[in-house]
Amino acid sequence: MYDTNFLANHLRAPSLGRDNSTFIRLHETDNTISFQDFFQNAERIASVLINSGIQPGDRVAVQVEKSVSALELYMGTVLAGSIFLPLNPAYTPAEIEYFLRDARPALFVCDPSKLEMLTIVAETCGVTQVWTLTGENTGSLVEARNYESPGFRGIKRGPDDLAAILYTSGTTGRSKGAMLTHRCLHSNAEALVDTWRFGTNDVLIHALPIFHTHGLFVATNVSLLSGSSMIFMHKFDTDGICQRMTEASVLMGVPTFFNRLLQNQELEQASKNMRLFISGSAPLLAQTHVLWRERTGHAILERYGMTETNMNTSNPYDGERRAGTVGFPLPGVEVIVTNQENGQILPSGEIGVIEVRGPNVFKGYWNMPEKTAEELREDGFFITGDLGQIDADGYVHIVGRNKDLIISGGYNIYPKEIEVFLDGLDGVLESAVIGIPHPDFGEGVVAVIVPQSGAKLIQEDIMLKLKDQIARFKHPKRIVLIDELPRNTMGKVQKKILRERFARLF
Ligand code: MCA
Ligand code: AMP
Repeated sequence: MYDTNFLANHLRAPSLGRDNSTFIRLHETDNTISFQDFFQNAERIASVLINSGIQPGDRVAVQVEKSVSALELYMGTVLAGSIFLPLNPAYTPAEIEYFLRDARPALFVCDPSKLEMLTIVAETCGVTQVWTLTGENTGSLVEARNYESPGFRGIKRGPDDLAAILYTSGTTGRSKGAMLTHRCLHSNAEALVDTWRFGTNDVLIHALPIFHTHGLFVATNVSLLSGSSMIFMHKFDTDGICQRMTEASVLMGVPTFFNRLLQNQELEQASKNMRLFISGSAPLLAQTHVLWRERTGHAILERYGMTETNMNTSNPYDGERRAGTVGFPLPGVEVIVTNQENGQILPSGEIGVIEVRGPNVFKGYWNMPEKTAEELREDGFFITGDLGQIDADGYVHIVGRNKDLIISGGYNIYPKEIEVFLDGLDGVLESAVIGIPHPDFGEGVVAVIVPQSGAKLIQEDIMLKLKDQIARFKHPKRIVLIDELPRNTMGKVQKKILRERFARLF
């Protein structure tokens, strides 16, 4: 169908001949979108992009609310031979400026409510084309799409060409664009369809955001590659999920989804016909696994992935889904645990840094050759920064992180970014941002601040200052003021001591 476009061709093939079958059912309206509707709209969008002068390899940056049109834009961008670059709608214009300046997209699509402000930002970054798209599938992009006819056959792209760049925060506070090829995305979807036994009869509840690997690639590419369908929810909603479970077979979520669903009285009844529950993006507490099994009879299948690698491991479909582990390497993926100091492979049972190699692994960081060389070895192994071990039965365990990272409700937050901002505020001597166990989000952000001598810091003022600069989900849920940060003999802040001291803040 799209013979020369590697990824689009693979994702289209399974639904050929089933053109009028439902691909997406919208939770809110019950409207349906067939495979044909979806791909024809993607073809039209590809024509819009080509008519706007997009060249193969150009970046298309997108900061929009979740909608079917946004997914069609993803597929249209791939068909146009360009590179999809999705951005969290929660990002402030100040944050967007960084991404536009770094990625230099040829075109930027945003919500019309932010058009005025973001056009100024785009112009300062040299981005001349700004289109709009709303969560209700309206906007200038959709208007232009409606003028186009379907039938676009796809620009030639091979397995090594880039399909997407997804930004992932960096320990230095500077986000890095992970370059993902057509092969990375296709090979991973293929491994997951096989491992999780996806088939045409499956119906996935899609309640995740679509600007991250989980909701965009894992959920959507797996559905397309298996020719299955999705119930598409604008945002996570426990009642809505329980209501829809009776017509669905699979739910993919972050641990917060499962913790919140456990509080719903309808869960037992609703989950009766479900085939599979998959958790990832953050550690699932063994306690959640056990409670879920008691309530629903299902063992949640936990898997492990990263923006740079897509999915690496999964608990088995058949066989024991072991709580507290992330299972076995996926087909075609190699996982090793190495000594942090010398990079030597460690024997089973010993804790070290998890490294990953396979067709799923990214090509490097956009415009950051040194960072790429630091994290991607010449032999193809990617150093994840996660600490773990592989037990005698081959199950991979993640026991911690070698990187200063907080994962809150499945979103990654790098403390450095918040610390740099806080340290720049009047009256702040220094700060340390830490993640503390949180009953809903897994980890909650806490800012520990040392005021300058004599300064009177008011927490509300600090929160207000964060508002325009940093996305809301990264804001500290608590700010505590202390006289001095604990340091080791080398002068390094001992966050472990702070985490212990404030362990029961939530
Ligand atoms: C929302 N808020 C949060 C978070 N989400 N605060 C901290 N952490 C969060 N994750 C804040 C908002 O800023 C807002 O703050 C308030 O909570 C309510 O916002 P709302 O949007 O209504 O929240 P929600 O709908 O309850 O969202 C919680 C959520 C959502 C459903 C857990 O965060 C979510 O969908 N998370 C999934 C993230 C995901 O897909 N991650 C995959 C990354 P205020 O009231 O102050 O304004 S991909 C990945 O990690 C790898 C590759 C992998 O392995 O998958
Ligand atoms: P991201 O940078 O958003 O792609 O997040 C990737 C990180 O999420 C990994 O490096 C892990 O630290 C974490 N992660 C993903 N899945 C799991 C899991 N099942 N258990 C523990 N951590 C996970």
